[in-house]
Amino acid sequence: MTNTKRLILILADQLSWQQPALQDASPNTDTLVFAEVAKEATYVRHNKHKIAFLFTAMRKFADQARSKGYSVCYFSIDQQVKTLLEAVQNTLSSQPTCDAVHVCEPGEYRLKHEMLTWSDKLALPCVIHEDRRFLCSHAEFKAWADSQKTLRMEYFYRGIRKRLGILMDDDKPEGGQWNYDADNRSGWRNKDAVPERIQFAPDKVTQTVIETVEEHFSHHPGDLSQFRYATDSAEARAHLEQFIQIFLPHFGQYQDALAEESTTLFHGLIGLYLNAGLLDPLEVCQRAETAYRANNVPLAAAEGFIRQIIGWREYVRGIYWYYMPGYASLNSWNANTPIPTWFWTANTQMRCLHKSIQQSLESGYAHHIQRLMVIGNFSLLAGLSVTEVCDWYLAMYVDAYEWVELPNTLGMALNADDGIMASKPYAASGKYIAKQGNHCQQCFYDPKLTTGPKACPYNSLYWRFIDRHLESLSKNPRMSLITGQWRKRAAEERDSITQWADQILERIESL
Ligand code: FAD
Ligand code: DLZ
Ligand code: SF4
Repeated sequence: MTNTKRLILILADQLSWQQPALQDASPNTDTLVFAEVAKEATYVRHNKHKIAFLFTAMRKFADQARSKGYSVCYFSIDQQVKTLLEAVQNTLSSQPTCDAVHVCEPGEYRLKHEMLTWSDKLALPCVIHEDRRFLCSHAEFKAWADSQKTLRMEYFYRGIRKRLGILMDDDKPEGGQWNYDADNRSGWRNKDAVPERIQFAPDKVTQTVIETVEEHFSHHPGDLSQFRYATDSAEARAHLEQFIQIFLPHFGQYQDALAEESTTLFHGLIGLYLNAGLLDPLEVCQRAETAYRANNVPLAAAEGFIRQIIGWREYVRGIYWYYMPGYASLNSWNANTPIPTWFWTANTQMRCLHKSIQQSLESGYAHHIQRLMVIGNFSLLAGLSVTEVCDWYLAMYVDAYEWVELPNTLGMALNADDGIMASKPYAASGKYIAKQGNHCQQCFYDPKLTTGPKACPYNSLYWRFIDRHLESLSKNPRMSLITGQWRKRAAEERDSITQWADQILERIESL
């Protein structure tokens, strides 16, 4: 504990008592500042669910701080403070005895670099603490990345799992394998009912925020009549507990499924809580491991789930900070087509895209395969503008912050990062989407056709993508089978497919 009087700024996604700027904080000396500010809420057109979730969770965390005896300065959006810096300046002018500003580092390069100028602007030390809510530090990731030829997630994951001792049997992976994906990933064939989720009906605080968000952000996407997210850590833990008991046993099996009947299937719906600080990643993984060791969850499901958190989540964060700021402007395939307006309305006859975009707009959620293989895959095949697509994802999802959104969108889905993240593009035709679920049965288009008015647009766009990038894709051993197949086709057949795809792109607005 220190004797200095500190001003501690807590961002909307840092709502954890374990976060580093609060580690040696004291109600006797320190003031906590929270700010709902226009700049953060509007730099993209964030989904109303995301804003309502963050503002409500912030207000409730500030209440917890007050009940712990902290002096709290809370700026609500009605007070019209425009930036986080302005909030800090306003607080300092009313608390001139503060001798330092402390903050946990933000998850966005833009904001971190702004904060690096604050000491000068405030004429006061501004201490930015490394965010220890993650399991891999910047230094550990850098040491790993510097030692590798290619940065494959699987090897990163094994190292983290060993260090943390999760699902380990001495120094061997539990069950003898590191990865059980071969047992996972069934398509959806309507055989299992998806249980109801625990829902959190809006209380008074949430209701007030919902009204405020409707007033200030009416032009943003989102249907707040559906708002049922947890907004404090107790609720988030109740949500997690239900997931571990009821949904996790089927998580692996349906991880890659696409269903007409369910927007969430057996996924965790925990990204928003992990990223905002309401759940701790290590605790979540330990809880999943305990359920496995109690024989309540198959190993393949527990391992698959834990890999997402200690593997993918930490890995994409590492990639982001290792390669920023250059990463954001990569565009390997030179993709610049403006995104169609139906990305903001869901008004398309392509059933898989209609369903995935509609639920994203309405609730701020889509599961991984919808994000990657439906919306992302279409964006890749159609050559949609990388920056426009990334901004769309950043705006759309309740769990979206640039540290996690950018590598997933630009790197994994759009393959625009010169192969840093993926050894081959996640490009697929309509056949994949048909195999994974039942959208095609309700679609205007036919996944078995490649050209003609009823042909699934993914099919010709897939071959057009292969054709346009044939030379560079042929150099990739993992793509050689497909590029070889394309080369073997008759020239007239190739022409008719690529010409059809060109026509599709010309009328992309009306697909
Ligand atoms: P589950 O399927 O239940 O997985 C459990 C947890 O594992 C997730 O909550 C998340 O914390 C972690 N996880 C799983 N996959 C990834 C991944 N690829 N990267 C990082 N963490 C992962 N995730 C975000 O948190 N924010 C984003 O803005 C985001 N944007 C994405 C954009 C694209 C194009 C793609 C393909 C993926 C994106 N992801 C993002 C990753 C993943 O899709 C979401 O984490 C997941 O869908 C969240 O839902 P869930 O909690 O039900 O996840
Ligand atoms: C995303 C977001 C939104 C919508 N609003 C605020 C806000 O009003 N105040 C705040 O402190 N943070 C907000 N955020 C999150 C930040 O924009 C930023 O994305 C994260 O802090 C990066 O980790
Ligand atoms: Fe999607 Fe094509 Fe299937 Fe329609 S036919 S649902 S567009 S994959």
